[in-house]
Amino acid sequence: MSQIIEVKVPDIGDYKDVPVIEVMVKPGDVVQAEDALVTLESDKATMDVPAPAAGTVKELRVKVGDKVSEGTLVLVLEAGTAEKPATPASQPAPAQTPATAPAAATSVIEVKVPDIGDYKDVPVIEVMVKVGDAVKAEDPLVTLESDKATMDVPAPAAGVVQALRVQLGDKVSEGSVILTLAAAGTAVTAMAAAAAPAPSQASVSPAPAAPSTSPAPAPAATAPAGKAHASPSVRKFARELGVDVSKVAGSGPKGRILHDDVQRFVKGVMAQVASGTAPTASSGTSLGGGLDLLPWPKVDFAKFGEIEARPLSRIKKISGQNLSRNWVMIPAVTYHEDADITDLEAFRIQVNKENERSGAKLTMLAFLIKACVKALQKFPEFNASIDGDNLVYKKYFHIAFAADTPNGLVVPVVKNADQKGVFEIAAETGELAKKARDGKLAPTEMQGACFTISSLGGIGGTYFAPIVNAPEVAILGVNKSAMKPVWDGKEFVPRLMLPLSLTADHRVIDGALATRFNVYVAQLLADMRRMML
Ligand code: CAO
Repeated sequence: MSQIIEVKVPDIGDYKDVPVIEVMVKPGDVVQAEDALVTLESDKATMDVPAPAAGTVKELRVKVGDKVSEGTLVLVLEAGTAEKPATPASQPAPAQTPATAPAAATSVIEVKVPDIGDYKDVPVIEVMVKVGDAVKAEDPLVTLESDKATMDVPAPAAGVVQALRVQLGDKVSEGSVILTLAAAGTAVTAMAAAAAPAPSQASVSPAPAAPSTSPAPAPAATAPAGKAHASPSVRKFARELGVDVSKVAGSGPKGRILHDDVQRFVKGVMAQVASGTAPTASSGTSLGGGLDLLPWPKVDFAKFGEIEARPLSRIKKISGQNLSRNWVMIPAVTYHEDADITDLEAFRIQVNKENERSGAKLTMLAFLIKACVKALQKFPEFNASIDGDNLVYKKYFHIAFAADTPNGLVVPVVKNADQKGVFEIAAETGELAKKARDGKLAPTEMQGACFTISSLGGIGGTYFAPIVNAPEVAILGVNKSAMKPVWDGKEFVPRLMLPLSLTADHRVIDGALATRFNVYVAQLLADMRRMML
């Protein structure tokens, strides 16, 4: 027995001419009672118009952007034609499971921790499923947290969790069995085809070798497609957080999105942002660091003149994500100082002349590295990293330096710079910079830095604001030295001045400390005898 129902906008208080911001159904869709049909948004609230009964949508009478008031006809519903999904109540059907999914042969899969780089004994910090849960391909099963990144192990296929083999706090490595999954053969194919890329095994997609400090594997993204069923309050919550609710996996009945699902989604995005491996914005930018909150402006540039599109290099894509994360997440301030390097440069030139035959050459960068090590020893907060509620002080002194290469910026690291002399450091930075330009740096040569120097001195510039390379807390930018008139108390004298730009994470380093550090580095460069004090 079917009955035609005209679904109208119910009593929505004093609101009139409220815009329709989302239409969740189309003619032919089968809906259950209380399913959200359209969403309206006033200046004060977001509200769903729910289905008054189960049935099939016959005609839509509104579209996105239409303005409606109480009594406006939203759609025509043929009630009584909807069939209850044949899923037991204890196992809600995943949102993407087609009602007509053919009965499938099942196979049991042991889901194991995939290749997670060099990490071993990584703790399980979250278990998102329990025995009996139905999962879709790519659904996160457990979350692992190394000292560098948080990563999800996703379901390799759609299926039902049969047995859990790990619990919170367990330490796992590549190959550890996480759970067994009864995968539905036919459904696997259908689901895997819908997910891109479809993994054949459980996989934490490893991030390509990062140029700076993010060698961590990429966490799996949780971004299912399909209709989003969520209550107005959940939609409002998602909207307040800037989350596109259609990207959130619903864990409620019939795949309904719950408050917790939105929270889990945000957590996932934050983890991706923190590890620098967030997916690129759907709207086309890969420099957005995965902060997919605002759509990237989409412009048809060809309309305005001739263009040529070239793919971003791998290095640019990865460093772009790291830079975006660091720019957004670190409350950083840049402090400037001039160092009088007149005597140091004269000394450098003289020593280089003396060593012309041997070919050993001192660079300004080598002196800068030595001066920074000394300053890090004097101000240990600069040699620290934030780790949750702790500040981790490092007792070693590994200094990174930005190297410009044809493919983009890479950041090799001089390890134990406190134990090396300036000749050794100059030779090592030369070798590392060459390797960087040739694309031959090993990942280990870009890891473990405590502090970074970005020297543009060979190019020019006066001052700039470098971006802190997380999890470091400060970076020193250097530009080209220039002769400047300096007042010595009696007269102006020409001095070679080196512009320093120190950016520091204000959560760890306040302005007074940053300025003391800068002044100290400048004093060391002005008179290297101070290095011995
Ligand atoms: N002031 C004046 N001259 C300087 C100088 C300074 N601060 N720093 C270097 N120079 C001079 C050098 O003395 C050298 O001249 P000589 O050959 O006569 O001695 C010349 O400039 C070239 O130096 P260089 O930059 O090639 O070598 P370096 O050891 O100083 O630096 C490296 C090496 C790898 C840091 C550099 O090549 C590089 O890639 N710099 C770019 C870093 C960068 O892109 N930073 C921005 C990151 S944020 O986007």
